[in-house]
Amino acid sequence: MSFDLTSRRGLARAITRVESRREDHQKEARDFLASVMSDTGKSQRIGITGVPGVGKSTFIDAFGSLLTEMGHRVAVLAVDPTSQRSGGSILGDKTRMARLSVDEKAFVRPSPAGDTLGGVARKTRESLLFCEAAGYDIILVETVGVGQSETVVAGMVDFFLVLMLPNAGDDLQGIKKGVLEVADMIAVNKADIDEGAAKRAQRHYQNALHILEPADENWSPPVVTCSGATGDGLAELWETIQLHTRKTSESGSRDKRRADQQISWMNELIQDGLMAAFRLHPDVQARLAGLKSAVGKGDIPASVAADQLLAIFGVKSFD
Ligand SMILES: Nc1nc2c(ncn2[C@@H]2O[C@H](COP(=O)(O)OP(=O)(O)OP(=O)(O)O)[C@@H](O)[C@H]2O)c(=O)[nH]1
Ligand SMILES: [Mg+2]
Repeated sequence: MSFDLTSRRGLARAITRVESRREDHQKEARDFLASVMSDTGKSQRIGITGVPGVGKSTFIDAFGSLLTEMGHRVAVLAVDPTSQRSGGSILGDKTRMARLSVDEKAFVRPSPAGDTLGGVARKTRESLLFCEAAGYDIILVETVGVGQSETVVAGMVDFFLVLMLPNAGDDLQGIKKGVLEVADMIAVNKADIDEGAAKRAQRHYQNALHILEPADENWSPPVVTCSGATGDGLAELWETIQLHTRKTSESGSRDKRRADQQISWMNELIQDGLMAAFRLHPDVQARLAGLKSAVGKGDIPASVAADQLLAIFGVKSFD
């Protein structure tokens, strides 16, 4: 099975295979992915997060259009474990990305329907590689930041952008600390509403970031202001991302980040595969419920039950 990635339709069909719940479809998608791997890895992968209503869709429409005007080809993917394919939010997104969704040089794909975050993330990672193989040189991955989704998206991109609201600067407690730790840049969005408030928020976040140890010693995450609605600040924001690309390429940390991401992904897939095989093992299934209940009641130590189940699965205990 192969797909014509030179057309948006072919790319969309390949991604539909990735997103399918059927195992034979997923296998087809993986085999095809393996055959195009040499065409992947050449894009800039940018993650974008922010609370609902911060203006992500509006920002991506304006920012993506700026990039396609410069001659880039832009793909937009999303990680939203709560999304339902038939839900209204996707229709809403298409209208909020009015320019980009009809742009010949752009490809906009809503989040795969939510089951687990891990499942959605796997599909988005594979889709990202297909977009690269199809020649998109900038991939924007949006996430709404439910649960651990920011960390997951930060773990699949070269640059992670956090959008903030101008009025939220007074209340740093409201911000998940984890998101600041993975941010490569903070942009205070909607600066057009109140420039003074946006500048105050900017200082606030600059102070907050000063306290944190930067994840990359060659990069201190800057805090900028912008407006997706007016387009103000977007060209400068792009300049800053390019500066990050140059610096991290020269220092080698970009390649290292990607290598680490691929290895963690592999480990995650191995863990998922092992857990699935364990749960499906007929002898494990026969004993699991009984042992769980005995452990719950305190009749058997957890360690003994785990050893028994692992032995049934074929894993020898170490003593
Ligand atoms: N004044 C102003 N309004 C904006 C800006 N960006 C977005 N908005 C408005 O804010 C609202 C939310 O914008 P969206 O782009 O849908 O925000 P979002 O982050 O994608 O929201 P979710 O998809 O619900 O997570 C809309 O009414 C936009 O018109 C901006 O830069 N300035
Ligand atoms: Mg949106």
